Amino acid sequence: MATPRILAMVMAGGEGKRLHPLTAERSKPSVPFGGRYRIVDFVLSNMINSEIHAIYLLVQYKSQSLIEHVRRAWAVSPMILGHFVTVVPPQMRAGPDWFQGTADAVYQNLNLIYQHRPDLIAVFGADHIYRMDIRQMVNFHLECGADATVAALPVPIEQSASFGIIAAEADGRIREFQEKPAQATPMPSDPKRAYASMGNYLFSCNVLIEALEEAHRNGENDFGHHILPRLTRTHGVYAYDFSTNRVPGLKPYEDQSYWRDVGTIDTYFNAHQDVLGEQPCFDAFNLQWPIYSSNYQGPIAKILSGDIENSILAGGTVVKGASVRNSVVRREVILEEGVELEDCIIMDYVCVKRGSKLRRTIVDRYNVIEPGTRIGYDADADRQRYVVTPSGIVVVPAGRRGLDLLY
Ligand code: ADQ
Repeated sequence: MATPRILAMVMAGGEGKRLHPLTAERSKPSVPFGGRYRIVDFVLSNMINSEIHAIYLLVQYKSQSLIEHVRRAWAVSPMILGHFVTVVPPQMRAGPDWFQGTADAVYQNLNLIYQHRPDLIAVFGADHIYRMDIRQMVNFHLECGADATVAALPVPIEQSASFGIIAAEADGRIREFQEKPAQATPMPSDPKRAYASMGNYLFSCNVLIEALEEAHRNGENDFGHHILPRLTRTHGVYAYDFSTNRVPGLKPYEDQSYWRDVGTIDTYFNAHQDVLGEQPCFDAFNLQWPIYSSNYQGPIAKILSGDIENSILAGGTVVKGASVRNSVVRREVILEEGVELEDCIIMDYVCVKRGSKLRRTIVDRYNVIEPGTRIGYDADADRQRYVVTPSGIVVVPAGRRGLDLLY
């Protein structure tokens, strides 16, 4: 088969309840990650690096921040026909309801599929931190003669209730797909692990159209709960083993199959630790497989004085005599004299005033931390004012102060 024409539908409408309060004002794909990214940048970069250029981004929940980010960061080649990243909000095409689930989101946009008539449709989630050469999954799909292909990887069996779990033959053909089972069947090769769906699917065009129409007739609306279990019984659905995927430019010390569902504050926090260190398991610096994001036009970071160790400082940030360890500090952050940060994530437009000490703390945007504040040292006190996770990570929710108050 000649190179197939691929249309991508990226599912970016997730509410991200378990990431609250970071998702109080924005959807999960729009949550900032690392020094300069949003979570959505990872799937979109994987698409562009894999030469998939026709991308619809299906949004729903609190989408303003995501729409603004896509407008700034993802205005790709407006002059090349078929190269686009276009945000698609619910438009009530199939009735008075907004998207009732992931499958319904695509069903409500079948007109876009008819308009493009691609060979394959890539339905991908927007909630994960990873690198993936999607062309390798496409080749697998074509070689198997699959009707649908699900990207998959082993997860600890006790996490099965968070994932779609797959039982597959040796050649990858899926025997059974169960969405978030209470009790999962372990992998034959490893009783401690289950084979989990990554929420990334390839469909042959007509198979997807028929499956969505049938699901709609049956009042079903979700890929994991409805489309995949049914297709597995009637069609050739294959699991693509993500551990075989290799993007160019990976360093020997990186986790070659790095993939994180940053669905909770704890997993989100831990994934930030994965990008720090001299030999991080996920190295953002890879010129052969870049992760794209918006370009910040302000100045680079300025350190007047301070003690910085194993940290990322983004553009426009000013350090005036602070100590920063194992932390990610995003853009336009001011760290004043005597401030101490240890294992922190400080988002954009934050001022941490004189003498404040923060440990294992995430500070969301638009905050001023008053002089001498201590966060992360007394969980009971922190619980009165902030969100504290069971493992003790403190989150200071986004503030409502204007930028002018920072300076
Ligand atoms: P979950 O992530 O729990 O499981 P879901 O909440 O449906 O499933 O989110 C899937 C993707 O769709 C996310 O990227 C989310 O942002 C987006 N999304 C959710 N609702 C949407 C809507 N109404 N409109 C548009 N986009 C929406 C899924 C699969 C599992 C798999 C895990 C892997 O169902 O089988 O194991 O992903 O993380």
